[in-house]
Amino acid sequence: MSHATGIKYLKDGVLPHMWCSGCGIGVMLGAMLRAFEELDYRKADTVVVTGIGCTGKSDDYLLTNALHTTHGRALAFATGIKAFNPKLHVVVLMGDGDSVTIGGNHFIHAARRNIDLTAIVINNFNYGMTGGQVSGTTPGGSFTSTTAWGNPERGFDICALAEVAGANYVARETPYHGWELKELIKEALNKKGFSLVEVFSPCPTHFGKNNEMKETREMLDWFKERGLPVKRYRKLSAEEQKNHFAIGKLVDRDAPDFNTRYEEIRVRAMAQKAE
Ligand SMILES: Cc1ncc(C[n+]2csc(CCOP(=O)(O)OP(=O)(O)O)c2C)c(N)n1
Ligand code: SF4
Repeated sequence: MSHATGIKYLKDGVLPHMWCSGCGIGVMLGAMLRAFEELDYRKADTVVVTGIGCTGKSDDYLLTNALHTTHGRALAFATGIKAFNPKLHVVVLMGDGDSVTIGGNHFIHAARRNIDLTAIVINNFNYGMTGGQVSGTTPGGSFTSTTAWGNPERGFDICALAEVAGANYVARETPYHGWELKELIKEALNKKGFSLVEVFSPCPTHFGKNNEMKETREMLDWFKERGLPVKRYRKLSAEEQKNHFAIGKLVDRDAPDFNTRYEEIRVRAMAQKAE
């Protein structure tokens, strides 16, 4: 049984944090910091890169190296860091807007490149920080501040996108399952290549309020009832799957990561040059 709290990675005097009560971002951050502690990560070897948004504020609280970047571009900065210094643990925290709406192209190519990063995406189905606007993951028909009569578009499945783009590791959890979330984050951090942990997360202030789930409890119930362990989910008919989503580890494979392939090519090129 672990007693990790992750508190040693938090700056002094920064609590209480800025997130609304009932927001899932703090649960994700706590799970990530406990995972760091259990893996014995040193602050100096760890870089947390964030984009812009409520999720993007996470780096404000951390004593690890931290880089607050621009909206949609966190993965591009993180790619540069990892390509330059493969020894660093590089973790990228983004919202659904950051990662797959404005940042969709960077997301696809980071996964395709299979660069050894861990991306943790808070998917609260809307743009939290700017007032609950529609995002690329807002489910079809859902209400947001910019789709007051229902969203005419379909939402992205971020995990499916990461899988087809080439990520080595893909998992999904919710703050309702905090222990499992920490375990999945640990597994993702240990995995070489591009890892994604998507966290379906309550934004009671906007998405919940706009979709008759004003209380955090109602959003958590929604996750609890609809989230099924992946083996159970895959046994459902296509019709039944529409009312559920899979949680747990969805993809785990061992394609060579970017830095390994780059190093092989570099060594071969140097050898040819020396001939
Ligand atoms: C290039 C650019 N476009 C738009 C914005 C305004 N903006 C700031 S945060 C944000 C949305 C954040 O939503 P998301 O990434 O889902 O994160 P959340 O706040 O929900 O955690 C937007 C549109 C910006 N800062 N930069
Ligand atoms: S607006 Fe939503 S995402 Fe942002 S802190 Fe509040 S609950 Fe969390």
